[in-house]
Amino acid sequence: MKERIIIIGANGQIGSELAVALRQKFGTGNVITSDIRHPETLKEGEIFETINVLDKEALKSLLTKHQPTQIYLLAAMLSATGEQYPQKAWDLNMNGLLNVLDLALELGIKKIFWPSSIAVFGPHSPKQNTEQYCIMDPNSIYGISKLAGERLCEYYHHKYGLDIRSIRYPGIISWKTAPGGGTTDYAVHIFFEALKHGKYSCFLSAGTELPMLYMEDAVRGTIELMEAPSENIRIRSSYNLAGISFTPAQIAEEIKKILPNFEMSYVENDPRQAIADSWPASIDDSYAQLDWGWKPTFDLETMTKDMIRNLKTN
Ligand code: AKB
Repeated sequence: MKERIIIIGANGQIGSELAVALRQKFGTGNVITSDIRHPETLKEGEIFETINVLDKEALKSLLTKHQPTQIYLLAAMLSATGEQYPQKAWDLNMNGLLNVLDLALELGIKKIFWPSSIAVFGPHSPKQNTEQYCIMDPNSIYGISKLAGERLCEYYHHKYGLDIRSIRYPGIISWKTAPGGGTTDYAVHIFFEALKHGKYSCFLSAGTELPMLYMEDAVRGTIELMEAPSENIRIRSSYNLAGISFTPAQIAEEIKKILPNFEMSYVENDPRQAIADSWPASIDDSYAQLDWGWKPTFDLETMTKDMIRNLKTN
């Protein structure tokens, strides 16, 4: 079957790179990007639609017009911004998902990707090698909305047969588009600041270990999950996915190997510290490995080299 894909929330960090990879795979004209704001530039043949995922009628018209076979729903408010606007975060993250699930049912669109996050875990979840199934008591509004979203996805799969697939993304590190409003954003900002000013003031403490993933691996993993045979996808809530776990001190050391004059300092009492402290340090992703062959390729050293090389040359 010829695939036709709509990405909702395509201008963000993950969407902008996923769109490139999906257009390469399925053809430029078969991947429609959409977001609440028009992007600055569009390449020849690229189709973009302005949409607010909370406007269900407009979303219905868009889906009816393009008749996609797959939807990637990436519109969301991340953890740090979510704490500033909890009602808005809940509204966007929950009602955006519900609108897409209900319209997918109504319009017969079977296959959906929706991202969850390591934020579904909480202070009582195990810190190291956090398993797929364990205590989950998220205490950020973002984490609460992602956990509720996971339960909805599984429910819509079992009750209505929607082919929903999802990954619990760790912090994503990339050089093309900056992330916005997350707790793991420091691991991207650090590279930009290291090259521009030779120093970075980190809002998380030196020893805060968090799970991260390089964009190239994230995009490949997401498409691999979406391409896997349906019968292999045993988890319809969301898959744990591991890449690289490190602390701010460790990434600073790695950057210093390439930029020896780089200086790192730390700001205390940032509200993002409490969010980070409630999240896992590392993730057990055995189900993703077993079910659809997940394997990350970048470690801290190769990711750091690749980030700095790209930021210097692009
Ligand atoms: C955030 O920090 O909020 C996100 C995430 C881990 O989901 N990057």
